Amino acid sequence: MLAVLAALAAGHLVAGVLNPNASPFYAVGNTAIDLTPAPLKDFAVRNFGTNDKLVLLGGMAVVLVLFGAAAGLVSRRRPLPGVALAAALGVVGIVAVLTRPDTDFVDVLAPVASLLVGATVFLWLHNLASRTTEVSEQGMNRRQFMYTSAGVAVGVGVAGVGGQLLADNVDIEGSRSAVGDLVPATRAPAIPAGADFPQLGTPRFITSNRDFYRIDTLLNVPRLRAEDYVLRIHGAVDREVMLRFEDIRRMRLVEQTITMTCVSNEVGGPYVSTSNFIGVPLKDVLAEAGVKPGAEQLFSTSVDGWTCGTPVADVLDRGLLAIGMNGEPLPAEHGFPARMVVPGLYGFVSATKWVVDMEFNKFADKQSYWLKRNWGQKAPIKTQSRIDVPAGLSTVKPGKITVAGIAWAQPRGVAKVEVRADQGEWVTARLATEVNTSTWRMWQVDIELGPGVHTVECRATDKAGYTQTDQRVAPIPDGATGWHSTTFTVQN
Ligand SMILES: Nc1nc2c(c(=O)[nH]1)N[C@H]1C(S)=C(S)[C@@H](COP(=O)(O)O)O[C@H]1N2
Ligand SMILES: [Mo]
Repeated sequence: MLAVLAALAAGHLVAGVLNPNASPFYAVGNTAIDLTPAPLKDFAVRNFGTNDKLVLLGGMAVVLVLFGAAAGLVSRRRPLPGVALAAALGVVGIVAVLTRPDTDFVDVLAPVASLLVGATVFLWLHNLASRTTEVSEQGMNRRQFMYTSAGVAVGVGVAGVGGQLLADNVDIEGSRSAVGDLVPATRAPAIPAGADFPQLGTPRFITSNRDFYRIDTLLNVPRLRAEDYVLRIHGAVDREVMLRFEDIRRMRLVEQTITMTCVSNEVGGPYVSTSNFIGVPLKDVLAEAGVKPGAEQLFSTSVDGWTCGTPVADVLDRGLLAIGMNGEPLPAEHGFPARMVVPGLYGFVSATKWVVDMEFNKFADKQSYWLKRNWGQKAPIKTQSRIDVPAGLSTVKPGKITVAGIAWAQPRGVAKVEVRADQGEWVTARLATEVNTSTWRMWQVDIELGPGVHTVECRATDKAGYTQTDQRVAPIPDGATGWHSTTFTVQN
């Protein structure tokens, strides 16, 4: 077990120096994520939500340690099984690192270090351990074995933490601060006081960068520095264009308040957040390239090889190449140095983070990451609403009860929200001040309810006149529908 941990730590340390993405643990984990069959992926997303990564990493650690223990037990006499396991795991790491899109050939040194350290530490400890079974000097040898093992354990900790510190230092934060303040030519209008009422327990209108929901297929954040960044635009365009970060930054920057939503959000779920995005309208970015009339899809690729297909009409109408969020350069986990944002489309068909390649083609030409896994090709955001207070299963004081929440229907806008208690009459909620039609809208309503258990439901109507259906459908393939409901108790 110690040899397995030593192997992982050694690989993590070498990767910290070379390229954090080459850490065998991450490379194997990220490969496993990409190879996971769609049904298992759906299961993980449904049951673990954004904790699915923690579950995967923890599961991998447990499996590796169990492998190590098993190999150790069958290596009692001869070290061969243990060495074979170290070699086999090493080879898995090497293959994973070599096949990741964000690693170079030299990065293979990280899993090679894992292999060598794993095999060496195992042979070393095995040697010491087998000597403890000789009758003479048993006490001394046992002690030596224990001390060496403890030393290895400490070394594992130091190497693992050291590797992580080095990785964190691949100056993403340095690169972010070097970008400095982003000053848009046009600022988003200030959020009016009446746009939110967080004192009731609903979200603040602008989500802080820290609280903004995060969805991607990666265990570790890609460490792409602004100074190394190049965006290639090609395919059905008049001329191929390469843009560096500075080129983008020098274009006319705009700031827009946009609510993003994830397609995997269940009715009532948390994957919806709002930010002041700073960036360049994609139509300006693409003007130099000149998108050919026949192009249907903007097929974008991130530095980690994730892909996304966005209808060209939406891209040119309101797409943004974002480089900032709430006044700062994009946080690393939200796509630094640059990402796409297209209001009104779920993130998986529009919001490529760490975007480095934009190819224009037809939908039939190339299939994106989630399309290959049975999610939809086109996925406009569905009109939705959510009750935030009273909290589910809470107990509230009798009398007038305030029911409040949020609704969204980007880019159409929310026209009305209604609430009903215990399947009674619908009552219309008071809508908070609208910021723009591509953002969420808070709402609240006071209702009278007697003591006991009650269930309230909500439904929104958008400005195109569509009222949310009560038909519950699952998020896959193109977004959940149905009314959110909350059950709570009113005190006597
Ligand atoms: N490179 C990359 N970009 C990505 C994804 C991803 O897995 N990889 N996930 C998408 C999905 S499904 C969503 S909902 C949004 C989420 O963006 P956020 O994490 O900044 O909230 O990013 C999109 N962009
Ligand atoms: Mo998503």
